Amino acid sequence: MFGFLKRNKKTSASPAVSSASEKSLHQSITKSRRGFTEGLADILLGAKTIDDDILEEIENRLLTADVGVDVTAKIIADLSKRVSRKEMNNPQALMQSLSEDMIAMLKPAEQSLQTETRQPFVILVVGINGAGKTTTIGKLAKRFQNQGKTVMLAAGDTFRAAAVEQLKTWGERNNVPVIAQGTGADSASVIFDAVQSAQAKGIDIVIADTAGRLHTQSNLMEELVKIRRVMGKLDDTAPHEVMLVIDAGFGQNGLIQAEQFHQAMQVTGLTVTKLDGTAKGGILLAISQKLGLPIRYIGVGEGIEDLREFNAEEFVDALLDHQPD
Ligand SMILES: Nc1nc2c(ncn2[C@@H]2O[C@H](COP(=O)(O)OP(=O)(O)OP(=O)(O)O)[C@@H](O)[C@H]2O)c(=O)[nH]1
Ligand SMILES: [Mg+2]
Repeated sequence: MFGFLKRNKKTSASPAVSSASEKSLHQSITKSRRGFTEGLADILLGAKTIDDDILEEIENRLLTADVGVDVTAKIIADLSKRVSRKEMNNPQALMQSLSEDMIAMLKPAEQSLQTETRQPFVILVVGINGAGKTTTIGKLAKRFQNQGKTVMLAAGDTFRAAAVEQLKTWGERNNVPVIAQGTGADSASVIFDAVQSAQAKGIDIVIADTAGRLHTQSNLMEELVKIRRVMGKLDDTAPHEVMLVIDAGFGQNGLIQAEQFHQAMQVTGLTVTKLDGTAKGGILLAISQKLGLPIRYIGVGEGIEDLREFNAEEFVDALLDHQPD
């Protein structure tokens, strides 16, 4: 799976990746490769015609990759229909159809984040504990900087002293201003300060971190609603992006989280992290079919460059890639 990370494909809008990080990417993928297509190529190569066994094999693999029951059923129904209509008669054509179906499902989620519409453009990053919010913020800040934009961070995770420090240290190292108050400060007030300061200084993008919270913790979900309300006093169109960060390893559970966060905060875009370390990349299909939300970025490692704009073709290519490492 995710063999595409080694190849520099056509659509990548990301800045050039250094060879060192390319190598570590490669290594992490090799380690975690338990892919969708492992063994599938052998089955297909050995087969002359398409039979129920092959369709069943594909069905199992889709389910294992966390595509989910409903979306899997939809794909298998379409493939079966095409087989019975004799629109395809060999396994290669079947793989081609599978790929087309998956791309068609994911295509609507391919909507890149446009930050030029406002100044400052405010991104509020939300998600459950450990999903990868703070890491993604670091990666995003770097990406925007590389594009010549000015960035300011807001240390809105005021729960843990370590969280504020994590962001501050990162900001200092990368020359990105970080607005922070002490531990226990009001998150909404920290983020308000940041937006105000960014307005005064003409900063292009503010990225606000928040504490991880479970979608079931209604008081903490309320805090997010408050953050929105408070920054609205400075700019009633802010936040311009409510970015939900989901760990791909959460599988179908991530879907439930997303629904709850969406209900409370009207999520406008997703970043799905840790796609390098899981065999559950199929969750993206479930997400795009069930939620209809844009998938802005995918996280493919812990390094600063390990963030990619989501691209449907590239992703499906990787999922169906049966080349050895
Ligand atoms: N392999 C891999 N690890 C990642 C990725 N993104 C984040 N991580 C790791 O996941 C762990 C949690 O990341 P954080 O960014 O601290 O997560 P968070 O959502 O800010 O967590 P809280 O602040 O505790 O809610 C860290 O060890 C990160 O290095 C990714 O795309 N791939
Ligand atoms: Mg964090």
